[in-house]
Amino acid sequence: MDVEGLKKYSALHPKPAGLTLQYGTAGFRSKAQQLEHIMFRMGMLAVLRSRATGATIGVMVTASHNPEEDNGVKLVDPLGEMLHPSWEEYATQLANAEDQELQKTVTEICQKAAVNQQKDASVFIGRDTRPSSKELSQAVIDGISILGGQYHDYGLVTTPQLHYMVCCQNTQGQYGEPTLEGYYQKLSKAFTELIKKSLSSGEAQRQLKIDCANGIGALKLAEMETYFPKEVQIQVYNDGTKEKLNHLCGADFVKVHQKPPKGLDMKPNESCCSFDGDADRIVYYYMDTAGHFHLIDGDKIATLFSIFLKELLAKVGQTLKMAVVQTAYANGSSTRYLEETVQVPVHCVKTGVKHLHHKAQEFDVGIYFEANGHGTVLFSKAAENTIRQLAKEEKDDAKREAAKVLENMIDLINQTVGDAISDMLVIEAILTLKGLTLQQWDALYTDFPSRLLKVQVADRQVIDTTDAERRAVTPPGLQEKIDALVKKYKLSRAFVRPSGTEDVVRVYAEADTQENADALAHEVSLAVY
Ligand code: NG1
Ligand code: ZN
Repeated sequence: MDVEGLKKYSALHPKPAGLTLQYGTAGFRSKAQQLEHIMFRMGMLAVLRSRATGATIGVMVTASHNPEEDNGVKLVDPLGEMLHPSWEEYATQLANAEDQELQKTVTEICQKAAVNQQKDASVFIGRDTRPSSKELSQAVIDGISILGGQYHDYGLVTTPQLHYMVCCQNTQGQYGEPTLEGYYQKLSKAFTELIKKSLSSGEAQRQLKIDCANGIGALKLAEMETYFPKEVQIQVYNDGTKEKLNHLCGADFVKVHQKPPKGLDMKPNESCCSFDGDADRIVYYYMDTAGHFHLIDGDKIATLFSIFLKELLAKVGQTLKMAVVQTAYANGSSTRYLEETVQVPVHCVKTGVKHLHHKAQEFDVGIYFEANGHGTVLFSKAAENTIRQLAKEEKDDAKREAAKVLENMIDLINQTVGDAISDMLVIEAILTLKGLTLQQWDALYTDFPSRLLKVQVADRQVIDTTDAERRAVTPPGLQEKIDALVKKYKLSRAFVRPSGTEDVVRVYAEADTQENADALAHEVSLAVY
């Protein structure tokens, strides 16, 4: 290790004394001014992780749906997954070491994680459109360089694009080409193949209005223009040329406020969707003729995917195990519909993509979505091989055709992480193939009335939970209070948990009417103080 160089560079990216941050649900997030040292150190950590795994590691500079003034960083593991939990601890340790302890901390991590400092290291970097992102990604580069790592800076990319690049690189091109062109070509080819048949039968062109949250999604859709399937005509709104990132728009805003974003003029029954700031989430919506807003969230996207994939799997006649993974925030009506009507097993895990992804890997076809619109589908290697083989060799026409559709779905879906552009194309393909309107999709089931609240408390960590965060084990007595409140309302449930991305406690409630869901959430939030 170049000790003198390390001293010099860490002085350029000094840690504010006493500041401690934690690698949380979505990596580090904070006000951008507080993150210089974090970026430098995460560049260093990516080098160590690369040496430990012998693979390329990703570093993405983004704070997703958070305000423009914030920023954040997360590491991407070899197959495009989130950083392994055992390394989150090292990330936190390195981030919080005082400047003079930096070298010692690196050595300690290398010992604990058996990192051979002599090995080559390779890191891919990406960033979102925040004004602070360029400079912060420069700090990441400094961190990589000081430990002797190689890097490739992709510059402005969506979070899922960076995940895709890392996966392509580490699978020697099996997953695709690690270039933006490779990504656009892969998606547009799979989409066109999928809907070819419907089009020849005279299907009209699809129209879609997209709110890009004034973020990276708009840039990437523009870049994709020449590859973008002609069958879907898109109109981009909130492209970042006029307004601030995520301000009164984007998937998170639309989901939380249950209303249309600013800057998108919506006519009755027009199909609309919103990406979030780094384009890894998507929600759909429309306005009915009476002017009522209808949100189609991640739960309904998971439902659409499940219906479609289940039908195809039945057609190919293979006993492939399919399941849906949700979190406690999934609307109870979606869980019931999936279990009782679609008849697919549903599993509930802790909040955070890494937990959903991990659980989904247990199945041949694992569909996961957070209610907020982050999700994807994972196909096991065995399932993928079976499907590709059937698509090529199966004699029975109907079976072979179904296998071909599945094969194109595999190629259209970004299996590394939720991806707004890919999910949007999957949704448009399914709606086209099934001849469904947004209204018909929305009508599959009706959400139970619900309310999500934030509560500010002195120390949110006093709340500890179990049962996929649906029950509080500490502080003593809190769960009993919640149980008593829930009993007062019909068809109700409620839970509380500390947020992993904000200094708040989240309260969620469902009940038979909106008034009751609101009242229950309010009463539970009082019990949290
Ligand atoms: P926290 O702040 O831990 O609730 C939020 C979202 C998660 C996930 C992460 C990462 C809700 C209720 N929580 O986590 O689903 O998306 O941010 O962005 O939406
Ligand atoms: Zn995001």
